[in-house]
Amino acid sequence: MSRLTHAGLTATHWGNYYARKDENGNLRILPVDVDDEPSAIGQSLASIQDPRVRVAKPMVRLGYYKDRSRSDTTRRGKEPFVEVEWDEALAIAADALKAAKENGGNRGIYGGSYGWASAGRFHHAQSQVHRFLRTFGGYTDSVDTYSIAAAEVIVPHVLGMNAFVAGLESPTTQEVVEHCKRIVYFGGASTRNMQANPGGNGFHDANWHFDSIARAGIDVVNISPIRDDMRGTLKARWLPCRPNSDVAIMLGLLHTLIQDDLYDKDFVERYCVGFDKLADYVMGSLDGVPKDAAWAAGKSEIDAGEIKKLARLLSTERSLIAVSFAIQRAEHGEQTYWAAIALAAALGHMGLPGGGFLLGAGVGKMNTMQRRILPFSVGALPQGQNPVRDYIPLARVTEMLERPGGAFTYNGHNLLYPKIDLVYWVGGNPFHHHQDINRLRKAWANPKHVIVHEIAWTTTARFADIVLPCTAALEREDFAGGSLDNWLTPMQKVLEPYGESRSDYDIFTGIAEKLGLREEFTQGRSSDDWLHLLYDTTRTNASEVGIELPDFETFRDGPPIDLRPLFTDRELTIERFRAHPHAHPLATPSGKIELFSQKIADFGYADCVGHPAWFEKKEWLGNPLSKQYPFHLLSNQPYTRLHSQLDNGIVSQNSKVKEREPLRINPQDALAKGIKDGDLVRVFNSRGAFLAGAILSDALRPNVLQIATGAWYDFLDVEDPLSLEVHGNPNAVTNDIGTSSLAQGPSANSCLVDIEIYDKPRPPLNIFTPPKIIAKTDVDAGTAAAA
Ligand SMILES: Nc1nc2c(c(=O)[nH]1)N[C@H]1C(S)=C(S)[C@@H](COP(=O)(O)OP(=O)(O)OC[C@H]3O[C@@H](n4cnc5c(=O)[nH]c(N)nc54)[C@H](O)[C@@H]3O)O[C@H]1N2
Ligand SMILES: Nc1nc2c(c(=O)[nH]1)N[C@H]1C(S)=C(S)[C@@H](COP(=O)(O)OP(=O)(O)OC[C@H]3O[C@@H](n4cnc5c(=O)[nH]c(N)nc54)[C@H](O)[C@@H]3O)O[C@H]1N2
Ligand SMILES: [Mo]
Repeated sequence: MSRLTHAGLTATHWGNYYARKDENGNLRILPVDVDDEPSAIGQSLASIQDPRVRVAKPMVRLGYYKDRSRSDTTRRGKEPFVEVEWDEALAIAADALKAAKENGGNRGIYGGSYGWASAGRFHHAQSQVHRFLRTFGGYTDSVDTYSIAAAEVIVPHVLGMNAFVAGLESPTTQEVVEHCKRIVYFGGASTRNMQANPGGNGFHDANWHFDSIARAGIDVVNISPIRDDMRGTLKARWLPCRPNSDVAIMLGLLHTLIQDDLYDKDFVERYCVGFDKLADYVMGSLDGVPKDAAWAAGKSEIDAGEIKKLARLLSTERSLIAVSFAIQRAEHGEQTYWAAIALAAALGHMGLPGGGFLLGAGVGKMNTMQRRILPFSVGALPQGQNPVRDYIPLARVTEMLERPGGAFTYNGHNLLYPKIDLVYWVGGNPFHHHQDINRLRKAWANPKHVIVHEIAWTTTARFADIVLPCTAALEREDFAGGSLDNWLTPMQKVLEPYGESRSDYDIFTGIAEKLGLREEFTQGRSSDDWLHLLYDTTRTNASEVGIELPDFETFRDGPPIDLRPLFTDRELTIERFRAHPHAHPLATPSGKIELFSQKIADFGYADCVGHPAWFEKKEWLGNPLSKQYPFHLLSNQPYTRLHSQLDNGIVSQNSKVKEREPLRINPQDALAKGIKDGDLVRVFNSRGAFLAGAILSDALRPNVLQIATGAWYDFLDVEDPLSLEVHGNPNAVTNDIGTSSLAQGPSANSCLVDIEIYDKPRPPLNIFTPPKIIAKTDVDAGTAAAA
């Protein structure tokens, strides 16, 4: 039965919307009325079937079509595509998988496939690709996220819990309002980023949270190179630090607390291990360098008097130390979270109402839901076990492709990179998200096969051998129930699939059929069967904790369900630990907060020792490279999109300057460089260069540039290995290095550049025009079009 309604409810990572076609056939998007602060990003959904960007049919790169495993892989991204029928495309993909397996075994298939894809429990792209590849015998996987890889590795050592779980250990807004006197934000708390939440976002209320804090008269300090990632009503005092100097400031604050005897001795003794070792380091008895306020001022360019004053203020009344994800997406990012926890421990307010730490400030719903965590799990597609043991920390992907067999470290393990023969990417866009794309592009030529499922002609799709067109969420039925969302939302099919696109599930079913694995992959179920199963599982899980949900038929045609009133607040782990440290120890080796970790010390890493420490950075304003490249580039999340998704849509397009991604620069710097508001500028370093549209803003401290990620990567000349990127993607210049030997996380925010006016003729954008596509008949006939 077709359930096409032409008007229906959908869920996205940035909110719930109604979508319907108007009399002219245009898609109209309306946020659900329960959403107090709906995100404008939804309006871009009107462009979901934009024919300029959608992939209409299966496509195979010309050289690959002719030569398969023997094709010239350096031609990826440069050759036309051959349009083929589904049956042939599925057979070519199945052959590629078989060839890779025969050549180097399943570990030669890279299926990490990181990316946000779309909301929806069943059509969740990563679950689909992982389930499929496990059915096929496994793949090399990736661990951690671009979001907080460094924190994901360090936080379990320090607090004995997952970093995301630790992010939910912060006090609620209500408790802050009642008990907290002062909040220090490192990296602000951007309401911009609170638009998005993985898996769904039933409604938004970030402004309400911050306005409540503002009304309570709480003193707010924002330590950040950028002033305005902070709600104005908070009237935050801005301390414009150098990027990447946070650890120095935190150590400087600790120094004053120790020197002036202001820290909570009882807390660090009862609840922590290693404060003495950390104190020795801070006071300089280990290396002869006291990390005092003057030292911190030298690193951060925040006045020493300010640092001392802040330390004293923090110690007198209930306080909260908040950190954004962004500050750990940088070289030695592990230290930022470790030092922040150490600072909060020294202040002694952890586990008391309204005090302690807040990890992930201004990210999705991380810090507005803490005590309302769904007490049951929402049904998910079973992925099975991966028979292959190999994995990489996800941001080492280029290095893996560059150095097959090469050694690397990760969290105490000494590992080897597998030799990758086939890359399979579904639901992510590495040619926007990964650092140093010129380097990725070179390494990307090493595997023999690249298969991508995509909705749109992203740069990643253009750099594939086989592109299998996938439906968008509005073109299929599903339901959303995001972690931290606490809503269940039916997702209705509003549009027919674009062109010949199919869901990831149908694509994998087709390939599995060719491989003789159909039954194993599908278990005999249709999409609709799975949908029922996932919902019924959710319903059973809910009923086990006393929450009754409607049956699927009622749910799928109804409004979103707000689950929050159906369950109660929970106690936080950190509160229980504070109240009963022996009965409820933390899951660390000592059972306490580890300000010194013997385990990490024993790893013997030079760039991550046994306690939080300051390490000099390769790229920041505090070293000689800044003479050559005097600007620190911060690449944050976009206000107008989710990463690269819907860059062609109206909300993103309206923000562009001369068709390019806007880049902010301090007016003083702009004056020195002769740059005016709205000018086209070129940002460059030794790794590459990109064009952007300048916006002058005094919300940035001098020598800092800021541009959002996600503009679709557009090469001026794809044959040039260092080609100018013409659209404003910062990963043309960012540095692809691990945070340290410990976590090997991405370090996008450690990047020095220079900037100049671009006064050459404005190059056209090519990325919103499909690549050259040729008919099969032309290839078979060997006509000029295929040459
Ligand atoms: N310089 C710099 N780089 C960064 C960051 C930064 O701050 N600075 N941030 C990093 C962070 S935190 C993140 S999370 C990443 C985000 O990186 P990604 O998650 O890769 O970014 P998205 O744009 O969300 O990519 C999702 C892709 O999936 C496709 N898609 C959507 N739905 C489906 C589906 O159902 N099936 C299939 N097959 N495809 C689908 C979309 O068209 C899109 O191309 O970027 C990282 N990169
Ligand atoms: N609208 C929208 N919302 C999103 C997303 C999106 O794409 N669009 N993406 C989501 C995802 S995947 C993630 S991971 C989160 C990301 O959340 P974050 O990583 O926290 O966000 P960013 O926007 O990169 O940066 C937040 C702030 O940190 C500051 N900052 C950067 N470097 C430093 C530093 O060295 N020191 C200090 N003190 N401050 C610094 C930046 O200037 C910025 O003001 O956002 C989520 N929310
Ligand atoms: Mo992220």
